Amino acid sequence: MVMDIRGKNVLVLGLGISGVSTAKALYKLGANIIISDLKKEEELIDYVSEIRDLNVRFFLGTNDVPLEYIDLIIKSPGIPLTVDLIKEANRRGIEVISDIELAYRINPDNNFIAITGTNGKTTTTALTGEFFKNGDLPTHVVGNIGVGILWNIVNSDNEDIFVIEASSFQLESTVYFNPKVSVILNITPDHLDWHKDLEAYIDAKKKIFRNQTKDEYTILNYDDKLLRNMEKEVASNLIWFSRQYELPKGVYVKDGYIVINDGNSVKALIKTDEIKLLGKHNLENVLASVSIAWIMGLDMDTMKYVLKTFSGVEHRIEYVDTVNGIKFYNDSKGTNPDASIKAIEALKSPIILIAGGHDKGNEFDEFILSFNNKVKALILLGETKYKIKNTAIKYGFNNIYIVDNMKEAVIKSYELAKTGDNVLLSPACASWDMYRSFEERGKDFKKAVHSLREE
Ligand code: UMA
Repeated sequence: MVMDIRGKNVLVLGLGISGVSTAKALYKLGANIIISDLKKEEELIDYVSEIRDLNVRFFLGTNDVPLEYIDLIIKSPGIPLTVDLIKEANRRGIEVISDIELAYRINPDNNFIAITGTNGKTTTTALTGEFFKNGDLPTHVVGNIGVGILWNIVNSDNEDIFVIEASSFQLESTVYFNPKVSVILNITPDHLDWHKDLEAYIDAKKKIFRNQTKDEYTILNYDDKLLRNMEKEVASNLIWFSRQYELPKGVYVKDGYIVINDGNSVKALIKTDEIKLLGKHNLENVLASVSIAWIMGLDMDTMKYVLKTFSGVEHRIEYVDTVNGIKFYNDSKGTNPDASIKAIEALKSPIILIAGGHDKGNEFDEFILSFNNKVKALILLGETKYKIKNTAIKYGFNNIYIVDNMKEAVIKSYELAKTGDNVLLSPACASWDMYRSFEERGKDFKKAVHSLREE
């Protein structure tokens, strides 16, 4: 069943990356488009200019849209289901779905590979995309990674591969979404200011495999206890990967090699120390990507080549520069404590850590405990600066500096660091208190690092 949307009145709620992609796709599909965003036109100028010619009815500066004539609402991921307009739509029986759900309805016979998890999604999505692109397969890398899916969908062939980074926000508003391959990398508490509780967050993630049957595949991390216990809930072909255990079938590490075990024979793919991505968390991401590529029938030489050359994505433990023997790393994508713990673990030498940001309701105990004598000083900014400071002091860590902005943070870190040290921006928090996105925060950090040289 392919959904026919021609002539329908569709409300695009939120005009950001996904709103623009959705509106352009709806226009091509012949729908009548209504767009609403709380922000005013002046604040949305870049987005509005992309869709000005599409014959759109705009409601900007408000989400107060008359719903009498609306057939369907496509909600941007960042809009909570609890806003008044959505509650009213629910009362009226108007469907509210996310862009990945509409993408599925437009193209149900898809080659969708959907990847979720608390951390590692972006790296795994990017790496998987590199695998297929290097295998000369038509590939689209979309979703939470920063590319709205729908515009790519309406400009693709049925055989194209879609590697989708799926966030809990996007998955929450799916109904029939059924990817060919679903992946959950790990689950730790996150976005607890959004989802009612941890259970609701986990339930949103599980929607990635809820509609799958024996025609599809689910890939899970065997090393994550929460995921290991999900076995009974998976109705598709379940494939495990593991960094720690040898498995009767699946992808795992043995004697320093990544191996693929199809249940009959075991094939060695690559020595783990030949892989360019750093850190044991990245090894898990690699195992997940290899599992996907294996299921999709990609040859091992292509996988090996990509693993030897792919060095990661921007804002994810990204090396920026070395100034006077001090190395600077941008991990602005470290938007929760667990992600930042992984960044701290991945770096070898002493760390001056810059952290703090928007308060999502997370606790920072584990984060502070992960310092393990490796973090020498902590520079804090943003909404959570005192919350993190108090937690650090509770555990006897007192070398703390509070600053007002990124430039000050970088200058302070440079004053404190000695040759051979690392300065790491890994906030353990979202960016939304001071920036529009983690990308903007990471770029601000890099700018401040580069200006150290000039000064
Ligand atoms: N808005 C309203 N009413 C409201 C609330 C918001 O109209 O009540 C409007 C805002 O004014 C804004 C628009 O909705 O203009 C934005 O929607 P959005 O926040 O969903 O932004 P997009 O630009 O569409 O980006 C979204 C994802 N953002 C979020 O989930 C918050 C992007 O993920 C994603 O790359 C993009 O769609 C394409 O799929 C970013 C993210 O931070 C990277 N994700 C979270 C994370 O990784 O932790 C989940």
